[in-house]
Amino acid sequence: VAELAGPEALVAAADGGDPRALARLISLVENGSPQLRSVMRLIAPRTGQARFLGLTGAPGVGKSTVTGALVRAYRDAGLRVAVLAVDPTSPFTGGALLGDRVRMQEHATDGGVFIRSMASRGHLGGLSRAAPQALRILDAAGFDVVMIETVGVGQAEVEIASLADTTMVIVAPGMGDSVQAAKAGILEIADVFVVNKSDRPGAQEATRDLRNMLAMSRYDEGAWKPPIVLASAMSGEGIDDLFIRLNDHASWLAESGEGERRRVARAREEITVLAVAQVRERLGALPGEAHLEDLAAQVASGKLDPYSAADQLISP
Ligand SMILES: Nc1nc2c(ncn2[C@@H]2O[C@H](COP(=O)(O)OP(=O)(O)OP(=O)(O)O)[C@@H](O)[C@H]2O)c(=O)[nH]1
Ligand SMILES: [Mg+2]
Repeated sequence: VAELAGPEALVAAADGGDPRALARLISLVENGSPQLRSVMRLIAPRTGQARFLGLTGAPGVGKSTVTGALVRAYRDAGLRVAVLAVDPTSPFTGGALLGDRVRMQEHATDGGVFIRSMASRGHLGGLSRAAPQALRILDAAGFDVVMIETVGVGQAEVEIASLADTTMVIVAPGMGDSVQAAKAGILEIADVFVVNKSDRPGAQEATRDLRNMLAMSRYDEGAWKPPIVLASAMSGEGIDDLFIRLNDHASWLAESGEGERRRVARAREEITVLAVAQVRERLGALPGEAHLEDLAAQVASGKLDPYSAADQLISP
C-alpha cells in the first residue's frame, strides 16, 4: 500500500501510526520528492504538538544508549516516541546505524516507537534542509516526543541540534570529550549535559571540567543554567534524573517564552532556506556563470577582488 500511495493516503496511514507509510514519507524527504509540497500542506494543521529532543556528542559516548533508555522512560510514562538518527558526516547509512538497531531492538516491536535514520547523501545543506521536514512528518504523525541523534562534532551537528527544543550534549569520561566539546563551540548549544558511562573512572573529573567551564559563563536573571547529569545509560542509572531535568527544561521553555521563540526561529529558518532555493531555481544560471572558473582563478591569484567578481557574475 505504502509503495504506490499518493500523498493523501500516505499521510492518512502515517497518522494512524503505520510505520511503512511513515518510512515512505521520510524517503520522500530524503529524495527531495516533488510530492513533498502537498505532503507538507496536508500535515501542517497537525504539527506543533511534539517535543523535539536533540542528542549530540562525539562518536561512541553513548548517544544511542541514552536514547534507548529515554525511549523506555517516555514509554513508561505512556508517551509515543520517534527517533531520528542523523549522520551529517557519512554519505551512507553505515555501521553506526546497525549498532543503533541493536541497542534499540527492545523497542522494535513496540507500535508506540518509531526509529529511523537519515543520511546526508553527501550534501550538508541537503541534510539541514531535509531534517526539519522529517521532524514535521513525525510531529504530524502524533508522536509526543521526537528524539534526534546526531553524530560527530562540528557545524552540521550544531545546525541539526538547533532543530531541537532541548539539546543534550553527551560526554563520556576519559576521552577528553568535555574539552573537545568546548573547543567545537558545542557548549553554547547544550541545555542539559550528560556525563554518560559514569560507571567508568574519570566521571567526576569530567563533571568538574564541565562545571568549571560553565562557571565562566554569566547567566541573566531567569536564564536557564544547563544542569549536568551523571548517568550510566547501559544500566539505566541516572536516567530518572535526566528525565526530570528534561521536564524542567520543558517547563522553563513554556514559562519563559523561549520555547515559542525557538519554534518561530526554526520556522523562519525553514522558510528562508526553501525560499532561497526557489529564487535560485527561478533565476537559473547567473548571467556570468560561464566565467566563474576564470573569475575564481583571478580572485585566487589576487588579480581581482571578490566583490568585483560577484558583480561580473551578475552582469558580465
Ligand atoms: N560502560 C559503559 N558503557 C556504555 C554506557 N553507555 C553506552 N556504553 C557503551 O558504549 C558504546 C557506544 O555506545 P552508543 O550508544 O552506540 O554510542 P553512540 O554515541 O550512539 O555512538 P555513535 O552513534 O557511533 O556515535 C557501546 O558499546 C555501549 O554499550 C555506559 O553507561 N557505561
Ligand atoms: Mg549512535
